[in-house]
Amino acid sequence: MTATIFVGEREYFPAISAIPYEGRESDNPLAFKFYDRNKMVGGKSMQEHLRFSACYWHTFCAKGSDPFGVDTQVFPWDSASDSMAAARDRMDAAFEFFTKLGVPYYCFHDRDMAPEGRSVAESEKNLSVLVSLAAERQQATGMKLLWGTANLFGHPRYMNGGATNPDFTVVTHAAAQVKAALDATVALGGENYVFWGGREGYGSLLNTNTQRETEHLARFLEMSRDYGRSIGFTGTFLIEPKPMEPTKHQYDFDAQTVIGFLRHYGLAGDFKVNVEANHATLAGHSFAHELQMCTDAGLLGSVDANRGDPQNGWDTDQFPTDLYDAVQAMLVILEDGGLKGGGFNFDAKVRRESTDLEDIFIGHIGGMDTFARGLEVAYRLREQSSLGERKQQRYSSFDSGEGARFEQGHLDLAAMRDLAERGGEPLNRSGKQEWYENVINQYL
Ligand code: XLS
Ligand code: CA
Ligand code: CA
Repeated sequence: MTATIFVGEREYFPAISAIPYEGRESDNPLAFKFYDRNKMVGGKSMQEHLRFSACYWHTFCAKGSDPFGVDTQVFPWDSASDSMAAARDRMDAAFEFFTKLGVPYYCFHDRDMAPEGRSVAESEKNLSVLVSLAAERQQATGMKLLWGTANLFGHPRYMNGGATNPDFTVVTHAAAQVKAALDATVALGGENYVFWGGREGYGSLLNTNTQRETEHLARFLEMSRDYGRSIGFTGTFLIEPKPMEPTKHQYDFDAQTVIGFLRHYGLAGDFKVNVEANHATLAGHSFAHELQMCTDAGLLGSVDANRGDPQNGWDTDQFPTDLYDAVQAMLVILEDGGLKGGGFNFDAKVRRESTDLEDIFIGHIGGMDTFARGLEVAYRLREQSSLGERKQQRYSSFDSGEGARFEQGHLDLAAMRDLAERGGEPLNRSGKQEWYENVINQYL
């Protein structure tokens, strides 16, 4: 990787050049200790395995405010008073950041990239101006778009939902936004398109017809799919589950709910799931659980990499630092043959109290190192430990004989009863959970 790369008129991070790999002995906070992009892990480079992406919204649009306090972070790309000029500056800063960090991909919402206009047409115009600039920046830097999406939750018109709003006029506005965001995604060669239904849910059943809203959501997704395909989008549509927040209940509650929904409405051929780690824990699951449910269904699309805080249930969107979690996630993904088209997108933000400009680099570096280590450990576990074999062995009674005939559907309930009678009381076989857990620690 060559040194300083910036393609706009101004350099926003002059004190920081391309982040190097320096190895675990380095004490340079602005260097990778484990992520060595060209290092081969089982026939693929780390970069190819992990397909890292940074997001536009947390890093370039949010500035540390929370429900109790105003912004704490002051960014040099935020000084222009004209909103289109500010959007251009933000884009220059974003591409400088992506390139210096060395992530191959980025993601955006329409409204992160360009401000909302006073009409549908003006909003479309604003977005297309910024999309042209993004296309130039992608060309100049080699950056690629992992996914685009439309923000159907920020504007007051979406307070009762976007695609599931009880007012049809609002649904038409949601459609207009998705149409423009799909145009933008295709123009930028986006590999995926995401639907996260932040307000597609309800606050009270008393005022909500959930059956009608769910049908509307399915119809909305079908139209979006049809439009996307008609303009040449060949990538994958993704639904990102989240159980709640901002609504009390969100329809895309968790991976299994989304998988059931996609199959019910015949959408599973075009749509897959974007699993976010913090949404998994918010749903009372683990990150690995959600990944596993998706790979079991053949529907893992992409990953939003972050974490919550074990002391509370919020969507804190912190940078991932937990190695044990990363190893378990990578075990599931490697078992599935690796990511196929998705990536690891850092949908994560530095803390409100992290106010130095370099903190956004440090957060991403830590997240990338965490998954690089997770990848290496999971790879070694699969190659060198007997973890996989023992799990397979646990099911060996289904590999031949009557167990295999059961799996093939050749036995009925009465035949099973006769086998129970003949087989006598089964011996208890230990699940060995502690052994499995200790093996992971041994390889960390
Ligand atoms: C919010 C979601 C959101 C999606 C994209 O909780 O994570 O940022 O990833 O709309
Ligand atoms: Ca997300
Ligand atoms: Ca989140």
